[in-house]
Amino acid sequence: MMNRSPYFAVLLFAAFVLNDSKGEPNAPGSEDCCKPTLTGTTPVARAGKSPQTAESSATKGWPAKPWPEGMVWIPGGEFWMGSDEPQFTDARPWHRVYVDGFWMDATGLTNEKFETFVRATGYVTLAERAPAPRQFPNIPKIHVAGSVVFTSPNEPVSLDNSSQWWNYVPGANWRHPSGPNSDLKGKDQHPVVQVAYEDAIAFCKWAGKRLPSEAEFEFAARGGLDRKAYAWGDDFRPQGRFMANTFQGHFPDKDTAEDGFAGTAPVASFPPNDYGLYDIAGNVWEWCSDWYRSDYYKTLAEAGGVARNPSGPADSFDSAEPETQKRVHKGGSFLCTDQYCKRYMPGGRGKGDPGTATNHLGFRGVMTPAMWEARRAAILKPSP
Ligand SMILES: [Ca+2]
Repeated sequence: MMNRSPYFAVLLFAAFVLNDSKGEPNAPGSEDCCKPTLTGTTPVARAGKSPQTAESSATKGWPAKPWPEGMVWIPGGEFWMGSDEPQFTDARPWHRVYVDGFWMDATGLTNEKFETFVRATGYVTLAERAPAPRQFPNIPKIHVAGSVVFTSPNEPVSLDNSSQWWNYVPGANWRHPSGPNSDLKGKDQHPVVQVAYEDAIAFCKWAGKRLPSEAEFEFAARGGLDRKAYAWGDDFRPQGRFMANTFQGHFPDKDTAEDGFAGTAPVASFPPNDYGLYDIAGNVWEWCSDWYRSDYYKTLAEAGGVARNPSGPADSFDSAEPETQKRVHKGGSFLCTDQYCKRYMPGGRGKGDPGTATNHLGFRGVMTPAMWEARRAAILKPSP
């Protein structure tokens, strides 16, 4: 079982610090809700029609249905991965990557589905467990269970110190995302947050899924578009329409919620990308399986050719915080703004201590055809 590192206790905010100059806020159960079924349906599209609801020549060669419920097929292929955004020093250079086809959850995992998992298994998330005192002998308040919460300052603040808006809050966890006085009332369909890496892994194992690699996530997020700035194209607001839940106003003290949401939005509140993925940009950051290295893209590019199904470096190194092992986050969140962080762009990279959960970080699962076949075999296996 993973423990929260001393780093987590000393500077929980560092998961949001950029390695460049500008900075970024930065056991199967019995229920069937979250397990794949043989119905092959996709989520109801509140914000628009999924392109995968219609048969077309573009779907030729795709796996035969039934498909795992709530997932869309990402056809795989070769693409340019990375970014030339000046702010994204760790996402350069562009390099060629190939990924096999896979299914991906059409939306981020919701509170409702995570609760089904917890009820079925009795799972207790990392943020709900009190750290052992010996882990953090000099920091009394870390002796109680809690997690990291964004709190708007009352007035404008300089953007060089994220501890002005990130705090460790005792009692904060997935059921109480902003602290003990918050709850999930009316938020069944919001993405689950306050989940550490091991929590996401635990859910995925139960559901017969796994986390996406960073390459899979970015391939999926681009939706078949080539090197576009956003998951939907090059225009942030086509015809004036917000396409993702991000931050408007003045960061971090005033979120004017012009896009309709301050904080998380129910999943699928914005249009899907061309692969039928909702909230693949904005709303909440999502865990990927890769270790984070700030020099990983450079290493792949220097190797030349096409990186096939890259699964990340063997270890983690963040030049900004070399003492901390981090996993990759992708997608950006409701806190991302061009005033500070615009990593809702598909080439943007995030990173964080695997033991650090926050109220703007969730996940979604993926499944390969082999995993699906294994799942179907298990579902169809006759009872003894
Ligand atoms: Ca918003």
